[in-house]
Amino acid sequence: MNVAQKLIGSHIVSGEMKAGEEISITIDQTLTQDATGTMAYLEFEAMGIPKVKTKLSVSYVDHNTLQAGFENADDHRFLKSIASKYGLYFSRPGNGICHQLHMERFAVPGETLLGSDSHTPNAGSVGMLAIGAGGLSVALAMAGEPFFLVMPQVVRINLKGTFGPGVSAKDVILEVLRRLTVKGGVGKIIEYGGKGIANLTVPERAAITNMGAELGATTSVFPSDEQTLAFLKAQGREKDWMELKPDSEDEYDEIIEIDLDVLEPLIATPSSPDNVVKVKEIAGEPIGQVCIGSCANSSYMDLMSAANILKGNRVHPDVSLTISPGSRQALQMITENGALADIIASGARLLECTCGPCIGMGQSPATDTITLRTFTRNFPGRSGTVNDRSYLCSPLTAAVSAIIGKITDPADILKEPIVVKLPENYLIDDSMILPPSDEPDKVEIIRGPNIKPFPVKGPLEDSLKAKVILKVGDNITTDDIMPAGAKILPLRSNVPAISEYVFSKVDADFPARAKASGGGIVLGGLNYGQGSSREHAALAPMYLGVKVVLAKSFARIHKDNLINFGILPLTVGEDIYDSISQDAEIEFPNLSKEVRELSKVTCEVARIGIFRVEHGLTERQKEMILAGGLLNYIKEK
Ligand code: MIC
Ligand code: SF4
Repeated sequence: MNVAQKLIGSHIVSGEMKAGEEISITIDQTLTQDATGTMAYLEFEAMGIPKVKTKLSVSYVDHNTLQAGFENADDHRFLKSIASKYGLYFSRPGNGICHQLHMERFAVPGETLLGSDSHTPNAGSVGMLAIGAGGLSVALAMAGEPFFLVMPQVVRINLKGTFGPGVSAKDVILEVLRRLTVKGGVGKIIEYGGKGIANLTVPERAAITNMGAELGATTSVFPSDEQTLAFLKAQGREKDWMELKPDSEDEYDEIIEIDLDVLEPLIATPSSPDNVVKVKEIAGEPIGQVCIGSCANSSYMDLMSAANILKGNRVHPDVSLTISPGSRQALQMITENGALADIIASGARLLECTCGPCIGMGQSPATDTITLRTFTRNFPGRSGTVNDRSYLCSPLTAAVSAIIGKITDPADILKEPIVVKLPENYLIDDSMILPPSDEPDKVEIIRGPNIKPFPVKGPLEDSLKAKVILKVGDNITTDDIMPAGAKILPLRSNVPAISEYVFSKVDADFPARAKASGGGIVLGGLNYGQGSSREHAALAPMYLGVKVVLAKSFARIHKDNLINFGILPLTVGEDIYDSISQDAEIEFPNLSKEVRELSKVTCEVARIGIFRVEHGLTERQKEMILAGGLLNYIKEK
């Protein structure tokens, strides 16, 4: 078996390990972050379970840390009290980004992790099966229920050779994105192997598995080997190590080769992580901002690489350089070894150990300015600036360019590779991770006025007549459906308020139109709902009355979220997509009966014709849709 099959095989509860079949697996660990966590814990509370049933569950605060009003601070207090009462560890704001912290302190080879954040596969760096999901799915896992997924194909990426000067792990994942695109990983696990992985440390591996999310992959994983042992040992967690390697090198659905010897520095141009070109092709473009950080590139080693380049140099006068360390551990270590002094002396601006600008929480770039980011996503407007020009690159490209003031190929500047050794001992201080209370009965849950109960839908209608209230193209992201940023993120625990922003960047009238027409249908293209795990991209449309989403294809997590909240996802072919225009009236005359009894649903499109659309739901998903969502389904059971 390969590593992915071993991980699934040791956790499988139901189904067969055949690609395309529905399976379920036990979940050992869960993680949440604050922006998805408040809703996930409200959902968990509704299940009436006194204590989480996982081996370990951690609640992180890293997204909503700008406190420009009471909302975020209230959420933090709520999350702290919930964690204490229900048996979770709570990572305080300022301690770091959930994925970086989880890799450092908790990820265990051979175990499973479900996280309410799409970049949870970061922990695949240590040979863990780490999957991103909606908050409700994570709440269910905390309640001890298995997680359902479609058994993915397993793709092996064989790495060979070593990095040349200016090339680093970020360029590997950018190369994979260039080849496979943002849809290329759907229904797949990406497993890395080959001689080239021997020199890759765990934090470098994490930069790669983390951004497997951008491929739409179910997850990405590395074997657990000597590098994994060295990392866990340096984190004082040697006892967590186990070896996990594939039995053979060719038991995969597909094998892709990447030669690190010839890999060049790469960059994703606006506004998609797969618009990848060689840095040298666009070198010379003037830039206004450089941001180093995010769960992809904020480890101690990333910060040290940037510091090595910045040392003795000055940030270009036209550039604002920000650094957001991924964890307090990394920040403390660069403080103690003097690298932070080099960073500050260069003129860089030090931000908190949080997601920060990656999710538009501050540092929106100036109009018409190129911003170079070591982040994960450059979807349109995600930085908070309309028509932004956001590029994704490695810390090496970012640091070199920040000094020169132009997009610069680091291979032209760095004559030798920058070698940052894995520390023998990381600085360990878990004092900002609070353990759960010994007296949970005495813990009071504190809810601020922004924390509203989550809405619930009724059962699926017997028949439905509704208008297509929005038609959109391919690769619509959850940032398009439910934008984030400093203004909207604080409303994550208040669905009525946040629903006013659904599709606000695509079509500002959408919420009003949805309410006026008593809900409706959204028509999407390929890979609808790519990107984040935010269930608000389903929950808020559901609150506005959206009943059905027709799309050419769906991203995995978003499709699950739609079903979790009782919105029917229907996959339509090119011809049906083309023939239906915005405002078309569609009738589903036998909706609930057909979902219950047949594999196809009848759609009568006024003045166009009658179509029979395959719903593709499993028995379990059918019951969820019929009940009006996962919570109703659980109650019925
Ligand atoms: C993201 O990178 O888009 C986020 C913000 O981390 C999301 C989660 C969220 O929307 O809260 C993700 O990746 O799932
Ligand atoms: Fe945070 Fe950005 Fe990572 Fe999402 S991608 S978890 S916003 S750092």
